Amino acid sequence: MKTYDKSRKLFEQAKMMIPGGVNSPVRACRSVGTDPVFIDRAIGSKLIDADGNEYIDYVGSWGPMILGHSHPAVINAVEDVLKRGTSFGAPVDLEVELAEMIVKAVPAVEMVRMVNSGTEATMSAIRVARGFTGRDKIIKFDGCYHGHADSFLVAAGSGVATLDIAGSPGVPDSVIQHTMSLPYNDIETFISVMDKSGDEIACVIVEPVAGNMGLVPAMGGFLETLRKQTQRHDCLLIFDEVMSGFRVAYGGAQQLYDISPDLSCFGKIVGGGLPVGAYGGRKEIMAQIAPEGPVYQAGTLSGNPIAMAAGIATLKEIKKSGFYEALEKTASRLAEGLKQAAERTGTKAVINRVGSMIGLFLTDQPVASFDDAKTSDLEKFSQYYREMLGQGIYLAPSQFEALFVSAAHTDKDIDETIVAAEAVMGGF
Ligand code: HOZ
Repeated sequence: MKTYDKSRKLFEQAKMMIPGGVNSPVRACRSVGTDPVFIDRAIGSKLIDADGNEYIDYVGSWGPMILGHSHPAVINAVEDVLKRGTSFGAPVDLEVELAEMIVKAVPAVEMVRMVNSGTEATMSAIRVARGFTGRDKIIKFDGCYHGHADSFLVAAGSGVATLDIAGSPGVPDSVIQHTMSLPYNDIETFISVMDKSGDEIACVIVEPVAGNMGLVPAMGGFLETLRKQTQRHDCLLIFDEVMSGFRVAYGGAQQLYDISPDLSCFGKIVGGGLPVGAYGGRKEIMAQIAPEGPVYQAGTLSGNPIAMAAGIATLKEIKKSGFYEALEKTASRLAEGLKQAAERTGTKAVINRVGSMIGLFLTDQPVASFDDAKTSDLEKFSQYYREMLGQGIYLAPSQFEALFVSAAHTDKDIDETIVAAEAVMGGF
């Protein structure tokens, strides 16, 4: 029987000083009716909490830890670079090396600018799109989450969906009047909106693999339609690959689906677990950014050597031959096992998967949109979350987040997870 005394005490202390006791809302575990565990350390596929409880981790710091935790190559790279200092606020060789790796990995990215988070990357990308096109309006899709910049907090996924926040106070109407949110995977609606307003749109931004409403793959020509229509109306297509970049393939979802966006946003894996974001695209567009052009964007810690070193070390590891094939095998084993566990226990569940990103929805209908995801039984998910945690399986505490498999997950981890899931589902 696990005890959580130290985590409880830390959470009580945290709540007195930090809003909700957490520095990012979903972590508070409110939608799953429990308190968070505080993590003490992590190695490989495992997390160890403040009370010494061990978990098989499928959050992976919400995506970055594709190699698993404390990977020696990343730890060594960070230790080495620390000897040089922590931040210079000046150019450093490592940012050139990482930029080169990104440009080589993603052909649509001819130039790239490093920032400090995915939010910064997407926020900056739409600014560039607006500057480049001279238009204000943007299109996003329901259930996609592009960080917490004002323009994106319309029908957003992730924590906004988890906490069921319709729109955030503090976001001026004058900002979101320029944002249109349309149903994901709904080609007809998109075309009719573009027919009417396409020439006023600066950009269409999309998660090509939606990972913030659970996991919802783009389907049947949806991304191709976005590409065609944006070209027809001279507006930019932005792929938010903060989650899918270097995750579903080394070249991201754009490699997997063979579609070239005008701008791409990255984060998570490119920082190897340190705070990083990046946005890039065609030279003529990126040349709009200061000091090359007039669109302003800056950052004291942007390109800092520690994050660059962790990112470089991670990319070198995942580029090795056979890496994605092995990851695919582990992830498909897990997805198949969860599907069978649901079938054996008569549980209504839908498992979506793209590479090592998985979504388990407690519903009986296919999930291709935010509305579909919302048909899930949230009460049951909350029970599932708590009981899986009790069995030592650490999942994202929300139906509207994805599950990430890492290269450190072993067959034993996967087997234990399936056994735990079957036991929990059997009790529904
Ligand atoms: N909202 C992010 C995941 N989709 C990050 C959540 C967190 O770090 O707590």
